[in-house]
Amino acid sequence: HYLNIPSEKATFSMGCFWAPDSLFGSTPGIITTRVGYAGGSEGFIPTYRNIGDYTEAIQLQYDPNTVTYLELLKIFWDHHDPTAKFKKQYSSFIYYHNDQQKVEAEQTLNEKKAKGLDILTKIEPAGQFFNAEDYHQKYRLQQHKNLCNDLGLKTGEDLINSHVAARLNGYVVGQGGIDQFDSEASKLRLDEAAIKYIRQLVIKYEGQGLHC
Ligand code: MHO
Repeated sequence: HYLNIPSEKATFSMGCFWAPDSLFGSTPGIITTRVGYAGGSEGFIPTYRNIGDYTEAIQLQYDPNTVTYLELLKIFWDHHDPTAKFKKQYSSFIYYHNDQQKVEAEQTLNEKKAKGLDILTKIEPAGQFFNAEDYHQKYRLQQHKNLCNDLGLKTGEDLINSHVAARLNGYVVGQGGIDQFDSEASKLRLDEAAIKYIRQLVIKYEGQGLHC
């Protein structure tokens, strides 16, 4: 049912990609997520063990009528430290997909700098995005093997393309919270057993934040 609603892409790097996969996965308006490698040299094929000059990145498909790019940027800035110096793999990047994204990204970056913050975030055009290995896709959800099997999420492609997988990858670590989960569970067409299982996880981890 989500296939015929409008969708736009957004790509961010903000440290280890498992965390933003869960953070954005349960954000209203997010349709699907994928983790991968972005921003490196052309002609090089990055992998987790041989990442070269690529960054760990999250790529989102979102419904711009439900969540705006500016709202996604706010989540981006609020959930990592853009002043901290890391190796390239974990560095802060906004990879824009069109001129409007570029303008809005620069605007928010300039607002941060105007506050005197030494922001290291770089803004670059989105180039080729290489999917990360299957075991990195919806990493938190994949720790619940029986749930994935019950939902028919077997391959990396299943995990990348499934809206339900994106949502649950957030909920299983408490992202989104119990009220939002309860209001959304029926739309996700989960059966009673799955709802019960996920509910106890949301309640357990809500408010605990994300870690890698
Ligand atoms: N410290 C984490 C980082 C994973 S991440 C996808 C680990 O290696 O387990 O970079």
